[in-house]
Amino acid sequence: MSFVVSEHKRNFLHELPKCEHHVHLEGTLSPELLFQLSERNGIELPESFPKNVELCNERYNNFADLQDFLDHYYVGMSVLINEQDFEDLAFAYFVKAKNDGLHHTEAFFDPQGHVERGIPIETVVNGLNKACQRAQSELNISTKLIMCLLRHLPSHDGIKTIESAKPFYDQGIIHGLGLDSSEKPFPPELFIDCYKLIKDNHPHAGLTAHAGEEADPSFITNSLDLLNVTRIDHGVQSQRDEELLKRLAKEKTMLTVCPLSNVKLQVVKDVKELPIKKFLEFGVPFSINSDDPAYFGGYILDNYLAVESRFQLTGEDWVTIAKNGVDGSWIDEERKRELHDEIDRVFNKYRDLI
Ligand code: ES4
Ligand code: ZN
Repeated sequence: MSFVVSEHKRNFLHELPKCEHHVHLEGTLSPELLFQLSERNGIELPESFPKNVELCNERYNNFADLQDFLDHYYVGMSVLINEQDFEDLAFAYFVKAKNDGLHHTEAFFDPQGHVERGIPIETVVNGLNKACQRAQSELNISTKLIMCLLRHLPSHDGIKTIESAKPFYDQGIIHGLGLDSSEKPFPPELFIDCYKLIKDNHPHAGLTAHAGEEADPSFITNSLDLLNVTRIDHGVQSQRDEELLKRLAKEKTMLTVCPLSNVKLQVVKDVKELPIKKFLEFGVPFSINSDDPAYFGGYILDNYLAVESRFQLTGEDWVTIAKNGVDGSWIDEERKRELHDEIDRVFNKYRDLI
């Protein structure tokens, strides 16, 4: 198997209009910005935390599993204090992703990870929203914010969080609800009330949940049946259940796959083990995403290239992937058409070269 991507294919994948649906804004905190903010805000990191950028990067190459990563990630985000910090964090991601050919992003954030440290949700959301406004005006990137509930916290804390976020949903500043953090001990059924509350109060909110990253396919089925989500974050364990794959294809439920994350958190040993071809064969829509790019060794284009290097997909396959990402986005028909047209334009430019 050759892992080399030709220059034309690389340029094609770079220019191909990309949508990202699975990126945790706190997971875009680079070691450089982390140390800068810890100094700016006078935050002392614990003794066990890597002391410099190089040691961070070494630590990031050795996560044992999801929990080992999360233990580090929640400490990392403790340097985020002021509205400006949240704006700087998100805008730095938008700039990097723009350079990768990103056109649209639906990005997660974890308010409970900040509120429990005494940072008001208003500080978090206003800072992130400022970055989103600038992404549109300065970079021509469309954005949506998705608030995630931490599944290791009790459901009543999730309810409180949803209530405190009401003005932001009402104003269209937060668009969706997700569910993240440690998966296996905290199945989707624990959060039925939270998803019902959102649906009752904000019927137009988009619903998604992490499921089938480490846990078995029943977490995916139960997220669909009990939480009424319309897409699934990760979802790679669906490959173990053919009936579920058929259902995902039939119902056009998009999986937000994160190849480099799955390698770094030891879900798979190599990207080549991911069921990319199986998803394409079954017609399961999926997008390709970076998850926590500052921690997992790559932004969105690196994830596209990792997939191409292992699977040598055709230009037509890539058009399918890119268009499925557009169709699975929570955007209006006009924006979808615009992105489809741009995908066709880039494919036509490269079709005889790739
Ligand atoms: C996460 Cl990779 C992953 N899985 C679950 N929760 C998360 N939060 C941030 N990254
Ligand atoms: Zn994630």
